[in-house]
Amino acid sequence: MSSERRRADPAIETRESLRAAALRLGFLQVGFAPATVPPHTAAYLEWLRQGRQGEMAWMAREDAVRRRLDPNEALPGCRTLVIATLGYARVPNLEAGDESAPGSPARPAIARYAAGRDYHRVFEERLAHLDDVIRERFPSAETRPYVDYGPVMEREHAQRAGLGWIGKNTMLIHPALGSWSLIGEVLTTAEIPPDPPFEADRCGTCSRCIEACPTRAITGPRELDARLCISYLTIELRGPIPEALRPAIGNRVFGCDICQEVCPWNDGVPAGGLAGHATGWGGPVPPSTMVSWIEELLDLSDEEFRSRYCETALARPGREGLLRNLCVGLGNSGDPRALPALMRCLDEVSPVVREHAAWGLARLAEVRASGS
Ligand code: B12
Ligand code: SF4
Ligand code: SF4
Repeated sequence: MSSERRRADPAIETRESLRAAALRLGFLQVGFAPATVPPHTAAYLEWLRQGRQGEMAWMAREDAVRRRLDPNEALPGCRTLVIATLGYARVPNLEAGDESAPGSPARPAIARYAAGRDYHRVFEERLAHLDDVIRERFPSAETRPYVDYGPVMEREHAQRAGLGWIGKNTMLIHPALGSWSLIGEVLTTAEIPPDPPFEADRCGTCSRCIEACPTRAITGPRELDARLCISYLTIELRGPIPEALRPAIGNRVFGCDICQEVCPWNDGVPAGGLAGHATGWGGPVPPSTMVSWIEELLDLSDEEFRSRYCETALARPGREGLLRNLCVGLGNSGDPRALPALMRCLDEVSPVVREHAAWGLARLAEVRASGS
């Protein structure tokens, strides 16, 4: 079909005007995928069969799986997924000064996406506007916005909407924008012509992410065992972190970005995403050393923790989970200034925190003795 005829197609014109309006809402990318069952559902089922979701039991619930595999189960009559991405920034107070500089064992390494307000809230607000924009053009259509926790295989649909390929680290990657993006979507009964999928695999012979993963969680290209992933261990897992994995966590006390940091497709992508597209600031910024952060948390009640961190992604593991993670990080740091705080953790009510504090103290001594 010639480009003139494509431009004259009213359905395409509506789609392009919808995309332009959606981009004006501040999304980094917007694409359209068909609401058919995606081709890699077998990989997803196999992943669940192997128990790779660990304690994320909600992923394996029969109704959740059904809705996840087929968008028509999530929204009856669904025809289109409007997929949108947002870029995100770095954690600013953790970039400056000696001990807070990246690489310092005293610094808590926090996943970049967790900076500022919880991205779910940012997405929910913007997706509500996107929802309005869709219903203005398709008044009789039904719509359902989701982000992250919804029953949608977001990366797979994003690839089908042309927004990038799935890298060997399992991330959605765009050749110009890299992988520092988050995905949200509106499911709709409106019939909108889909974008062409992003067919190319730009990973080629590279395998940097697989080699760099400290816990060997990427078991093969596009295969990730969540039970080994630091992101799961520090954010999703409740209870104790398996002891054998604790040394490899280093100072990563909330999430992990290593398999993205080493990816050549993220080289040269501006630190704060693209200007004007970062999810923005507004939430509290955690203290810039692990010692000051754990001391802050020890002085907060659960109630005070919730009111300080409730607007941020850092609230997810709760005060107990963050204390647990910081005990691991401080043990791995070998920093003797961690001693008083780790000793205080031995008096915490939570047995998980107490056990991790004892491990942290033993690890601290071990790291200092080995000089590593
Ligand atoms: C559970 C989950 C996790 C788990 C498991 C991660 C995993 N890789 O499976 C844990 C807690 C470990 C995790 C970690 C992280 N997560 Co997470 N996570 C999710 C969640 C809720 C479900 C993912 C899922 O279903 N996993 C099961 C596997 C089997 O499915 P999948 O990853 O979608 O993989 C599919 C494709 O790879 C495809 N596929 C397989 N082979 C092939 C081959 C080809 C050629 C193609 C095209 C496709 C394809 O089929 C698979 C099955 O459908 C999604 C949100 C959502 N609703 O989808 C966010 C999501 C994937 N996470 C996200 C992020 C940001 C992260 C972290 C970076 C956070 C951090 N900094 O700590 C890390 C990254 C770790 C990593 N390398 O994946 C983003 C990813 C954005 C992006 N640009 O890709 C998402 C989309 C959330 C969001 N709304 O933005 N996460
Ligand atoms: S997020 Fe970290 S632990 Fe998880 S797969 Fe990537 S490098 Fe490995
Ligand atoms: S590091 Fe290499 S193999 Fe891994 S996702 Fe990036 S390009 Fe692909």
